Amino acid sequence: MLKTLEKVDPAFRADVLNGLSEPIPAIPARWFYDRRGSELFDDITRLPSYYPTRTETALLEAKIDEIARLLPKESAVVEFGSGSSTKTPILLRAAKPKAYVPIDISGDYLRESAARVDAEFPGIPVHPVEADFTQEVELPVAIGGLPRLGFFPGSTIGNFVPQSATDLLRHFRTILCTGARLLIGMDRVKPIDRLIAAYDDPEGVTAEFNLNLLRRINRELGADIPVDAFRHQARWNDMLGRIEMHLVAMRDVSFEIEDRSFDFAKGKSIHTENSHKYGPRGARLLLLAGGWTPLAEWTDPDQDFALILAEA
Ligand code: AVI
Repeated sequence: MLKTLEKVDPAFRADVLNGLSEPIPAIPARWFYDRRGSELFDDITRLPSYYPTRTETALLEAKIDEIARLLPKESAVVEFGSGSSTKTPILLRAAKPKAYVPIDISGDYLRESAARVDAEFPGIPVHPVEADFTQEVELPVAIGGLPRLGFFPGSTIGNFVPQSATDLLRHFRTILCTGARLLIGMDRVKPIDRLIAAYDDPEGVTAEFNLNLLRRINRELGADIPVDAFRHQARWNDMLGRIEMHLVAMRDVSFEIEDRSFDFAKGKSIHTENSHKYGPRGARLLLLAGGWTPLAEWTDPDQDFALILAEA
């Protein structure tokens, strides 16, 4: 059963068909975020074992006055992947920018978060941009020559392998221009049991988030993957300094996507996400490789998470 063609995203189709045909099957993590996936991710951010969101928010709240002293005055704040961020108001209250530009690929989320900011900060013009920030983005002409402050919280940079993370940081530099500043959140390396618990919660929300990708493939590409034959797994890859999420076949399974057949022997997995964790030096080196000079860094008392301010 094939879904009506106009509703199939060709990039999703290509990533799934090509990714599942690789010797080590993998699908890019960006496809997690359909409506249900975005809701599940919001649920993840509130889980007791998922420390990054609450740690970063508390850190931002605790250090915001210090951070604000180092931010450009009368700037335009450009947020990459605004989602349903609760961190934005903390920054806007302190930075008092002349404009706020949230960039997000999901139009629904973008409109909701832009409306919330608009209501809470009537003095700050909001210029939402619906775009994939990894691709070419044109900033609104309305922000003109205002100094720019990029905001990239959430440790989303960790979802890119170092080479792509470097490219992305260079891309941000091009979008924001020389002299801009970037406030970025990065998750720190920590004991493995805490990392695994954050990505394999006892409530099963992350498992559902991961398995939702298979449900999305079935729904959008008319596939017949037996979702209950796969199990969520979070692994720490020590050599590469990252948590990996996989969907492991619990028995031999075969399924079809369009006219292609796929066979998964018991134990074979689909690699669905990387979440890189950085030590202080690794984080600074990544920024430098991406064309940003670190200026200051803040961490929580347990050093679980870092916010870094850098200059282009
Ligand atoms: C969006 N990103 C920073 C999350 C992370 O921690 O890597 C995505 C996530 N995956 C599982 N839990 C959260």
